[in-house]
Amino acid sequence: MENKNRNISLEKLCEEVKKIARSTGDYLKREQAALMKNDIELKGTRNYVTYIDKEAETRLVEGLKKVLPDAGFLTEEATVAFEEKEFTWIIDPLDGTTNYVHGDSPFSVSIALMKGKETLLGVVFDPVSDQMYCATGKGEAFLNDAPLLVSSHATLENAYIGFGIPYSLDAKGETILKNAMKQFRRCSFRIKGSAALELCYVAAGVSDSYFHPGLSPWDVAAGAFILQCAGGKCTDFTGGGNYIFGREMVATNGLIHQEIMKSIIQGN
Ligand code: 2AM
Ligand code: CA
Repeated sequence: MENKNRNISLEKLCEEVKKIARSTGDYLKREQAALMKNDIELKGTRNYVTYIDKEAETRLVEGLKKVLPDAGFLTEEATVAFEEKEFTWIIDPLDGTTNYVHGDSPFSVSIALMKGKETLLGVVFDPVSDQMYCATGKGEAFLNDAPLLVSSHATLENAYIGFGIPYSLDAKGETILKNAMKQFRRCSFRIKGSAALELCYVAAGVSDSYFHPGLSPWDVAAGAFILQCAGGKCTDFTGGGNYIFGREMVATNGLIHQEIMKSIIQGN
């Protein structure tokens, strides 16, 4: 990759991004222990945000500015204003906030780099289990140093499926959850609470699928890229490609995508 200030390979950039994700994740882990109920503000009914979110985001932005000075930012906490640039970091400093404020896990730091509409790299770090997921394209994604591969489970029967309930559930989202409920006897469902990580679990072949209405770009940009690099598939609820900005995410190992779409998302 080239920019005004330096020539840098994506692999080298990714190593720098991993260091920044690790130090921010370790900060989150330390602060979780010290987090007291009084530190929590309420944003909507279930959406907690803390000073820790903002501090973590500030640390990420400062670190990422140093490695790629010309890039813009799209961030959950909006500590930096969005500016249209050639390269954009899409970051969530703390994905899994509800788990975090309850002293639970998992939670993660999620960082993606986009050039226009193309994702160039994705890093998702879980500081509690010390899992660093990353991809820089070329059909390769990694958990720590091990290559990732999606599962080979091809049917809904006995599938292991993650999903999430958005803070504000609309009618379409509710229909999808009701459709899923009809499949409870055929497969196993889990809610783990960090969209970024749940996409990585599909990439790692742990889950066969993940779906979630109402997600924002910073929840999914890095995880979706990691999943695709591991051989998986992401679409929006119509089967199209608007899953980063469209607030609709269906992610699978590829093999059960059609069945998930038919039985759960479109509900026929
Ligand atoms: P958060 O922890 O950063 O808030 C839980 O279902 C997962 O979905 C988490 O990754 C959570 O992100 C995200 N999430 C849930 N509802 C959301 C919404 N309405 N907008 C954005 N992210 C949401
Ligand atoms: Ca999030």
